Amino acid sequence: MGISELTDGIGRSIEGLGASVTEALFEPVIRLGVTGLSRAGKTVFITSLVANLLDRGRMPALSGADRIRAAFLQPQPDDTVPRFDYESHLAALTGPNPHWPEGTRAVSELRLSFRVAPTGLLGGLRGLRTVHLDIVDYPGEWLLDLGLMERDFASWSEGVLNRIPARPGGADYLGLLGATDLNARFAEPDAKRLAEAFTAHLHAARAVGFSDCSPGRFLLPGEMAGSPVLTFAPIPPGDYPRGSLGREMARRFEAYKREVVRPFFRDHFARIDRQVVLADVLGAVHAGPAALEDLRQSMAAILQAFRPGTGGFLASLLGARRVDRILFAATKADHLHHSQHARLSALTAALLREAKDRADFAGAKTQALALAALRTTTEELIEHQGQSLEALRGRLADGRSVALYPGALPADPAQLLAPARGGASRWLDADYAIMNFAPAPVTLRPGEGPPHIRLDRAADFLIGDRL
Ligand SMILES: Nc1nc2c(ncn2[C@@H]2O[C@H](COP(=O)(O)OP(=O)(O)O)[C@@H](O)[C@H]2O)c(=O)[nH]1
Ligand SMILES: [Mg+2]
Repeated sequence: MGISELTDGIGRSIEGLGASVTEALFEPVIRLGVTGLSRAGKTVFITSLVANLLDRGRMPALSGADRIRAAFLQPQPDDTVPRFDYESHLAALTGPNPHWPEGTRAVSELRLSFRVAPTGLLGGLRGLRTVHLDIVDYPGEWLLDLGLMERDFASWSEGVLNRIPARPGGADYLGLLGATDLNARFAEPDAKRLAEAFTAHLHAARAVGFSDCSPGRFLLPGEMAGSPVLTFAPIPPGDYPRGSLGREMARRFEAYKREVVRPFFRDHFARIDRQVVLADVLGAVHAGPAALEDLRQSMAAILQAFRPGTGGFLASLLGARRVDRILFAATKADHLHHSQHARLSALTAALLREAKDRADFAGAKTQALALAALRTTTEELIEHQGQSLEALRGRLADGRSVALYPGALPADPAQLLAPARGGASRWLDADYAIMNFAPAPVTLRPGEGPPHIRLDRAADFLIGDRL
């Protein structure tokens, strides 16, 4: 009996023990978290990553890709988490009449499994290993709720009520609040009216670029839309009688922390090994200094979750467990000529510098890069007033093909970050253009995934060492 038959026999006899046992014994699992604010590009990133891991012809920079003998999708291990709808998203991006997929609004998951040839001298004797990659897609907005865990209802309410008068929809909410008797006996329609006005304010504030718009589920309720844990709102501090509207608001705030925030961190966040945080940095630059500064602040808030310190709620949940690699990726780099990509990476790194310097994420390895999960453009030179400009050509949603010169990012990121932080209302000597290109029609050759920019580098940083 040869050694490979022997190991085969062992493998078979173990199968009867059930997946969880074999897995724990032999099959390493990498849990990759993918997050970022809404529209950062999570869905497109995961779809293209999976397609390019299944067919690795465009993944030269992924070390270990040559050892992958097979890659396949499998049922995910968590029965209660929605599956990431890979097939529909891929069909949207690469089918006839390609278009962007619908945004997802909740957590979802997908398991991709690899059969990998071993390395090293004894490699030939050991047969193939199985490595599972569990990809977990969740809204960055939910990470912002971490800040609620350390607060009680009165202090949260106070903070919110102080800042909303200056924000869109704030006055409407305050008006309604003033007209509501919080001491009155609790009735659901009153709570609902307040929660709806408060949620409308959060959406309006978000739309003009404010980032500290928690509770996160009010913006992205997922399957909890309309439930009592999402039907509360901030009110002035006071000693409200039992059974009153005011008292019930406080109770629901605590329920939100207990039933929504805590389970998310416990069941999803705490189990992540590797994390990619996506950000639409170019979109923010295009929208102007206030949007870039807001992105900086919200990224800093999101990243709090990755340096939990020694005390507090998250530290106690995580124990010794930590995310050991974090990739910050500026998405949609196909909006820039490749000669500008290094500058976009530098800007992304600078944007995250402050958050990173403070604790360096408890020893996690970090990297910043610019990528496009799905490349929608080709590069070309256009002549403009005797100059030749490095432009991009792409397809608009109506099928028209257009060339665009996006503008040049400065070599020194401070030229953008400093005015943004200083409250400038517009960029002084530059204009940045962006266009909503549609995915380009592609004919995928056998063995190749969709076209991308540096997705292979991202994958290499995130999982290359584990293959
Ligand atoms: N040009 C380009 N646009 C992208 C890319 N990824 C995402 N987008 C754009 O960003 C939008 C939001 O992406 P999506 O993945 O749905 O974001 P999510 O909300 O984070 O899941 C898409 O509809 C596209 O318009 C990319 O690689 N290239
Ligand atoms: Mg999505």
